[in-house]
Amino acid sequence: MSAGPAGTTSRASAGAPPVHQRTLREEPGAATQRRPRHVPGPPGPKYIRKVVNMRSRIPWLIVSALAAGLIAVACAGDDGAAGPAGATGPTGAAGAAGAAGADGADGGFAASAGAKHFYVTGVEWKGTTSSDKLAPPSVDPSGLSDGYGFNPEGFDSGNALNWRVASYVWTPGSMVAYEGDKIDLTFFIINGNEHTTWVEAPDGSDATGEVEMNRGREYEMSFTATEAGTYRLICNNHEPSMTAYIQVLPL
Ligand SMILES: [Cu+2]
Repeated sequence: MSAGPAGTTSRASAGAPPVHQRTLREEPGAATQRRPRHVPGPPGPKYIRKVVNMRSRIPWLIVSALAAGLIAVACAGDDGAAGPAGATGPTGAAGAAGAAGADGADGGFAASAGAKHFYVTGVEWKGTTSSDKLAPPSVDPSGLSDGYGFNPEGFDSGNALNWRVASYVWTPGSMVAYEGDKIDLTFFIINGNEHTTWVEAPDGSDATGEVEMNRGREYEMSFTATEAGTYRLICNNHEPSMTAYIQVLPL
């Protein structure tokens, strides 16, 4: 590498690290504050089943079928080269037929009913701005859903122009299970003093009874997803927007 401009030394010749070389900044004792890296244990039977079904089986069948097809093409018999005058070369052997894909007809994979445990938290999102930046909405959001909140200008003694909106939600808002799964729900309420909650089955019937949930408490609910479709987790106080969905897939 050539030398740098007069008065400077090229980094390479000086042995200095490249500009973007990352250095680890360690403070004394910092290492002890780091969260240890998660070391996964051996996969359980259920995990293995899913991996075999979802990751291994279908891709490998596709790869196998493609490979067999390529071999078939590669091995397909070309007519032998013409032999010496008066002779004809042998005909190449026919290539093997490609293997049929198993269990791939419907694009699905084997599944079976089991148990699912979801942790669900009740929270309230809030957002504030001021009317010199954005005019308040012309329609009061609190009239659109019992889960929406709206504080017009004047609610904030620190800034008379501030206005605020809010929305109660479940998080996660969408969950997935299989038909026949026993579903256990553990709730924790962060915001809102009262949420009267139940689960509605796809046919509109009640999958659970009502539970009044209060801030700072944990609650349990269980039911069996006997039918495929969408189960709705509904808060009666904040309908319709404070709803979560459990999509139950058919076996
Ligand atoms: Cu609620």
